[in-house]
Amino acid sequence: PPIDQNHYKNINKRSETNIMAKSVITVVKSNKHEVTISRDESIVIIGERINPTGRSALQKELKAGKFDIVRRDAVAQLEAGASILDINSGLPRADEPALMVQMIKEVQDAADDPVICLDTANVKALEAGLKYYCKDGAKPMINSVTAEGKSLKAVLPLVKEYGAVIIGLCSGDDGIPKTAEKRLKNTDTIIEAALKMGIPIENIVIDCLILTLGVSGEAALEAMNAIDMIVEKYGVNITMGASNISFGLPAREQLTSFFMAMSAVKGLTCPICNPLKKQEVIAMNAANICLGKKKGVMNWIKTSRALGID
Ligand code: THG
Repeated sequence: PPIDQNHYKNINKRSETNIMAKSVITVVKSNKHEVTISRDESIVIIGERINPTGRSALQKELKAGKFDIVRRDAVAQLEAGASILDINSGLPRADEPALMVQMIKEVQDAADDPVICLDTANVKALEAGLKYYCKDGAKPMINSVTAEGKSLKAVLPLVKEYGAVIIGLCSGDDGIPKTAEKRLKNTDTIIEAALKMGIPIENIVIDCLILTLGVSGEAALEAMNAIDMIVEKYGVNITMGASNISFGLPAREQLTSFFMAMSAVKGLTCPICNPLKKQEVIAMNAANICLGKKKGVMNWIKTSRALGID
């Protein structure tokens, strides 16, 4: 049967509104390194591993005041393709402000002062980390703020004071919304509040919050729809804790990788993931070359060789 006229209209509309054209440029930096996040540039990997949550060996070390794993993970993740390192200081019963500062110091010392993402729900730890890290123009990411009034009020003043980049989680008073529309609504709340405080749009990165496919068969679709809508409306950079998609399922690395590549088409620019999982890095390199990002072809050849794949 002939394809109806609307089919062609939709295809034309798609190419007219190519999301790759629309992008806010976000810059983060340490004193030694600068990272640009934009839909024109290679996807930026935020390494997730420096996080004691659910990692008993790391918890044990941190409790004993040791930082060997932190230092090793910092170096290994950068070598594997991360450009930013997430540092989560959420250790139960710890002096979190002091721990955050020490973790930052260890990472800076071990890995030549990388760009970091301060990941904590503890505002005192966040403030201590920012006070220590933000010298001489260093501009980190902060992970994170939500659309809840209490969160916005506690975190946005620090974002403004230190000129940092904030990750806005599109959750609100009722937790993580199931639908893309409600995620957009929470994004509206965060962006409006930040702009009102004088935080520029390029310093806001949105996390659409990935639910688990094993729980909801719509989890990936709703997240990708949310990315689509948020990018269409604001052009902001998009992050996500990618591995949530595959929680509890087999072949996690493969599933997470494919989902990340699909999300890249929608406008994902800076996933939080584990770069030691090679498939995830390969998927992002494939997205870079297929989406025509700067140096995509050159980097595909270079990184494939480095991985020993011919
Ligand atoms: N969004 C934002 N920030 C986030 C998340 C997010 N930060 C935390 C988390 N989610 C992303 N970070 C991790 C870190 C580790 C793991 C998953 C996500 C993880 N760890 C292994 C495990 O549980 O199997 C254990 C590590 C090991 O022993 O090797 O999976 O969604 N903005």
